[in-house]
Amino acid sequence: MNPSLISLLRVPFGLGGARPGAELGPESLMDAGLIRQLAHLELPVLDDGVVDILSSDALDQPRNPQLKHLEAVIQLNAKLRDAVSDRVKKALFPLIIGGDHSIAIGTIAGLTKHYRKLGVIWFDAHGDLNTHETTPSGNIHGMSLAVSLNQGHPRLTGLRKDSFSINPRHVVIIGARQLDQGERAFIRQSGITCFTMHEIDRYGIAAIMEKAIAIVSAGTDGVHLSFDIDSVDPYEAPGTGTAVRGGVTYREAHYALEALHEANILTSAEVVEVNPLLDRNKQTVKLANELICSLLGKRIL
Ligand code: B3U
Ligand code: MN
Ligand code: MN
Repeated sequence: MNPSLISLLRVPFGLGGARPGAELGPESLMDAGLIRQLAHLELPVLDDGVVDILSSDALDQPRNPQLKHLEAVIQLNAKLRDAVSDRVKKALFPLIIGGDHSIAIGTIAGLTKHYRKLGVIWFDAHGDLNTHETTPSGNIHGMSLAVSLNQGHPRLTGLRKDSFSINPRHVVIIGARQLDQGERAFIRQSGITCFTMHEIDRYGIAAIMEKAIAIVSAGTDGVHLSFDIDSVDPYEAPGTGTAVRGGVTYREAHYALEALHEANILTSAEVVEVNPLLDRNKQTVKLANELICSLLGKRIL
């Protein structure tokens, strides 16, 4: 990571997700001492405020079962895009805490106002590569990587109209274990690299991170980490809306983020889908804070 000042943006938004509670993520991470832990690492962190919508219920008219809460998602992501763009302009390192994964649409739209060739590492049990035509749920958090690659409903891709496109060859998904039919086709056709749990089992997390780092840093001018906490096994991270068995272990997750810190390639990061309502003894909230510390340079020795 660059030694630049970190701008911490909190995004208490959950309407893109499957179940209520992700909107409580930022507050729960703060209550569990995120700022204190980062201060302990002697990192320059600017507690840079909250990005939120004005009102939620009035916004979803008319309802569209293929694009749930579309208006709220658009309003939130337009705001987040502009906030992230502003931080990049000021040479800050945006660190976004969500919120459900639909907020990656705004984060990445803001980043790609500046980065012409952004690389993306997408940690997730899922692909988030659905569109309104392929979605099994209508939940927009399952579409955010597709939208960031300019695929999907024009109201969503329209959020990216003044942003540079991302080359799918600069995108790596890690930890996938639940992909829908349309998402598999998307991966095959687009040139995205997808390291599923099968590849992590086969090669080990260290080799996978080495490959991922090489892919996102060759020919790019910035690298964003989008970390969905559901990439981690539900045994360690039960507090998330769509948990899937068979995820990365506690140590694999820490190692992956330590390796990213060491590689010194990231220009922004976000952590999403922590749902304190589904958590067990704040286990997932604490893990999220720990993982952020590993990403930002906390070392064992
Ligand atoms: N692929 C499914 C499930 C899902 C995606 N992202 C999450 N769940 N968190 C969908 O609804 O698109
Ligand atoms: Mn996700
Ligand atoms: Mn997920």
